[in-house]
Amino acid sequence: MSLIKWIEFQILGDERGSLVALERERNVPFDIRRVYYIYKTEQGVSRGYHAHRNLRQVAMCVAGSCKMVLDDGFQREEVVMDCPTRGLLIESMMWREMHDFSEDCVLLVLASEPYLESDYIRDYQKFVAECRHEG
Ligand code: T46
Repeated sequence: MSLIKWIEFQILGDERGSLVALERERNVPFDIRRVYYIYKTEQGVSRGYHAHRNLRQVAMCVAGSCKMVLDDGFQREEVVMDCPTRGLLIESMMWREMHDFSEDCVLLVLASEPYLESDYIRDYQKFVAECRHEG
């Protein structure tokens, strides 16, 4: 089963341009408790390299592009994020890495929980062990 779960957003466009609305129940499968965005990432820099024990997120590139790697401890998949009208659902216990940010990339993320450092797993071997219930 693929790790890549896209949520397609309806475009509420008219002659003035496009608009996307993100709303609990309608197109976001959790209560949104936090929103953050990543922008002006230096060229050649990669981010992420962690998983979350509890957090669920929907991520979308509202400008530019980047690559997202997802890994559930058993398989690894990579996708290009370059479309403001679809979000990537990132479930808990999913290792993520972000690479190849374009200069103009703005990665917007909706999160199900407030920021909590203790929810992060930053060691890949520890993450794999927890996935396989060895930790
Ligand atoms: C994720 C990917 C897609 C906060 O204080 N509050 C926040 O809500 C966040 C997200 C970060 N921070 C602080 C913690 C660090 O000192 O901002 C700094 C950079 O965060 P981090 O190194 O975790 O950033 P990324 O780009 O590696 O990862 C972030 C999210 O943390 C993570 O949940 O899934 O983006």
